[in-house]
Amino acid sequence: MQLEKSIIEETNHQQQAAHQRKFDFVAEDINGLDTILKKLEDFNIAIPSWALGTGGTRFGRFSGGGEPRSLEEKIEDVGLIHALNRSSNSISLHIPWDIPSNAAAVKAHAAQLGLHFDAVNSNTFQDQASQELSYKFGSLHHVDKAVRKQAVAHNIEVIKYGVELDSKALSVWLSDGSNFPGQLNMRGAFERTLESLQEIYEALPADWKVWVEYKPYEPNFYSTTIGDWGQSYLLSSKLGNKAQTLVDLGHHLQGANIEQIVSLLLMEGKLAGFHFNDSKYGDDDLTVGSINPYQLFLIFNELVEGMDARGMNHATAIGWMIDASHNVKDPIEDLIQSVEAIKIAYAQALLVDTPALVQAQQNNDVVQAQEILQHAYRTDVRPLLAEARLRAGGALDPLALYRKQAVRNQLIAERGAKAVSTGL
Ligand code: PSV
Ligand code: MN
Ligand code: MN
Repeated sequence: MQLEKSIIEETNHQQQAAHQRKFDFVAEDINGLDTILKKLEDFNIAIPSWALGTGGTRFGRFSGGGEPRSLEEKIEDVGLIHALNRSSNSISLHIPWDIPSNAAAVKAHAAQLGLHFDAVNSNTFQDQASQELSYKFGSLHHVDKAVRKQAVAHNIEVIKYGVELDSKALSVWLSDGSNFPGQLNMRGAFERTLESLQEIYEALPADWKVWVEYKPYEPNFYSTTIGDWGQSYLLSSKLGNKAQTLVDLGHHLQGANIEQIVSLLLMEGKLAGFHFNDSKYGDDDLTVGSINPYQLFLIFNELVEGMDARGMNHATAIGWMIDASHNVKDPIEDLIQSVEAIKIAYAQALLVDTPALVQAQQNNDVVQAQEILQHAYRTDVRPLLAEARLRAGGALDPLALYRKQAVRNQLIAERGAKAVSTGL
């Protein structure tokens, strides 16, 4: 299904007066308002194809119904989100959960909804029925050269799919690791991973990047071969300019200062981009901003400051993507909330009075520095986001409109109450 533009316009019209009141109130105190609104309009966050269905946990999965049954329907769902928020103009595919067998048709379908393809993701953390050798003991780090070869070949195949779709990056997350001390020679595992990644790197087209994701544990619970940003950075440095480190917010041990990691990776030109989500305990994959929105703001504060210092285009210089899972929410509603949370943090970071902060830091005025950050963080920027959406042709209140139109019920009617999406 698609949402008629006239429905969005009509609803916006009904909400216009209330919006204007809230917008005028906040806009009055903002310097460079139009520049900020333009930046918000330009800022898009990619939607992962695997987040359009119910994720569940290893204890169970409770589908809400109407999930996309094919790649075409996944693209349709992202099209719906983008029509509502005008901020989700790309989709990231995970191979082989998604197989774009007719790339030209898939691309045309996406383009018709204003979408393109973000990074393509390889999958060597599961065994597929068609596959000869098992990844039970790892893939790119495996002790058996034949398994490594199979995993390298899969990654090269994923690049080929991506080329056909005009993607520009391969995203690699490995579950490779060990469950018990003694199981693995860690240096050997790292060296074999590097060697395998070098073979994949060689297959990258000139204008492509490989994004190396890290994660401390799960499914391996003693060591993970690319377990933290240092290990990923080491690999991406050894690989070369086309390799960078991908930061998934859920892939840190509790208390990690993610904003500091981000700031330094950016400084070194090694920040590939993000998998946004939120967490309380581990890789919880919860709605962005649902647990720790202040951390998200602090990350964006480092990003905006660091990107401006290096003259980078906020919208396009790195990869912006969500990586989430939904146990109890409608996936589309969750994704709308996540995009909103990311843009709120971005807008707040744009409001930081940078010259005043530099001055406070120079004077070691700790109180003033905190005041400056928290003044921006405590500003209600939601009317700015709504205004940017309005200007871009989206809905003033995407979630409310999604509910008012009973989109999920329409999807259930179309696809069935038991329709289940592919993914984890
Ligand atoms: C692993 O936890 C991860 O964050 C990687 O990005 C995977 O590709 C994704 O989740 C799969 O669900
Ligand atoms: Mn991830
Ligand atoms: Mn994860």
